[in-house]
Amino acid sequence: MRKDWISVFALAGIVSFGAYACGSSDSSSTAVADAGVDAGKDAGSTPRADAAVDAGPVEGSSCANAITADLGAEVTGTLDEAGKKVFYAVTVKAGDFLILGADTAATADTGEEIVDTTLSIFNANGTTLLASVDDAFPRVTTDADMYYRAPADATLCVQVTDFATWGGQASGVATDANYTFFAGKVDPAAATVSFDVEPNDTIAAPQTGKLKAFAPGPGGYTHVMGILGTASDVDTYKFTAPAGSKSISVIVPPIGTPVAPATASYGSSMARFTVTVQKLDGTIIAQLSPPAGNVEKMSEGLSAPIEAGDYYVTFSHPAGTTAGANDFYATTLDFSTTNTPETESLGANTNDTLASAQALTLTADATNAKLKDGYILGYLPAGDLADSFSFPVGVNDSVALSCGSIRNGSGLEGVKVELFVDGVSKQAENETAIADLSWSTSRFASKAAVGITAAGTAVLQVSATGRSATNTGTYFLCGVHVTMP
Ligand SMILES: [Ca+2]
Ligand SMILES: [Ca+2]
Ligand SMILES: [Ca+2]
Ligand SMILES: [Ca+2]
Repeated sequence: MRKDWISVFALAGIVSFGAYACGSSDSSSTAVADAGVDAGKDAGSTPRADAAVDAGPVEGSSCANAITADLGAEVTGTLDEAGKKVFYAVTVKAGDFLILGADTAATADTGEEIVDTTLSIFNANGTTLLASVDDAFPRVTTDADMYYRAPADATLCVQVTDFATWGGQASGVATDANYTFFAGKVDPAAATVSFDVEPNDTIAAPQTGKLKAFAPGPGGYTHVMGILGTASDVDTYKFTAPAGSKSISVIVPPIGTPVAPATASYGSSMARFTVTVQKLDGTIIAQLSPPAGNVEKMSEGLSAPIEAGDYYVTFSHPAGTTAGANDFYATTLDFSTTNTPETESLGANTNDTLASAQALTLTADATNAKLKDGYILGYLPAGDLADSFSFPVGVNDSVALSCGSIRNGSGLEGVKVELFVDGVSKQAENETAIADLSWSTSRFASKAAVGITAAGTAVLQVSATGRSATNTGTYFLCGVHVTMP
């Protein structure tokens, strides 16, 4: 719910094709084969042993007899037995930037009838786990998709299994247990990829990022990836906001969460990156860093309102961290739409009190007749005491909401969200750097939704106690969701 304003898209069309033949003289890790090569030509090019006459274990049942998967080729498989794991051998060169997937027929609307795949990358003999995911990031469906950068020439053993088995639980067999395994090298030349090319260390001399237009627009997106090769390396990409776009968003995946079973991590030696959005004059408009001492509770992404113009996005090591051996990053950035801005103009202070609250427009939800939604973009620059938004509520209504400011990269400090009904405070919460502020019936909620006991006028009020000295962003984003009985 927190990412109501972020568009989602598939990780498609960003890989190059071409396998490393055994014993081949192709030692170039940067050579990119013709992206037009049909992946299907590679699939099945290696004759498989006839299982019916092979007295040994089933091919793919362990790393020792893993199924060879050429880079760029799709291999179909099935998890047709409870607890089944299938292993693939993928040969890579040092520095290869990979995308791996275990894709199914799942869509956003399908459930347990289609197998929920996971991926785990091990060393060749399966003794060391290097990276693992259960879904893509952000999650689109139950399909597993991930990035990985190979630090050395190797044959990787990649395991595909279902979510329950991945988590050490008893599993069943899905009605549709089929999947397609895929491992390919990211193509730096792809229209959807902005790949780190040094030097790109300053706003004065940035790398120009590519943007693939959304259809329909406005806006566009790119998959950004690279490596912070030294402690001081920073990578700065320049983007011109596409016509009509009103926001910039940068996902922060769990690139370097400590690797462990049933834990999502791409296996980078950098736990997370710091991302900073600036104007040409160096003004920071948004910045997101891992919370001190709580890296794994970092927000899942930055989202900031923008105007037309150029923006410089810099990826860097978080302050105080040292360089690791394989500090790669991989993420998705987009320019898109955002919530409706408050009507209060800068310095006018027209919505600071409950009595002067701006009327919030609630719109019937497209899929739930009992649900009405309203979305807000507000600003709390110095001197703005609070922003207040009113809407009618009925008896037995339930008011859910989610707000993000600090967690979205804004420079506001001490952000407080409070809901009043007819002037009486019903619930309040301060946003922290380590948890999303979300009031709902979900088990992930920070507080429960507010039940309404009598019809009246509700007011959502947002305030802040301070502003960063370096990050000039003063924005916050909220979604309000009123469910009628
Ligand atoms: Ca770099
Ligand atoms: Ca750089
Ligand atoms: Ca305001
Ligand atoms: Ca105000």
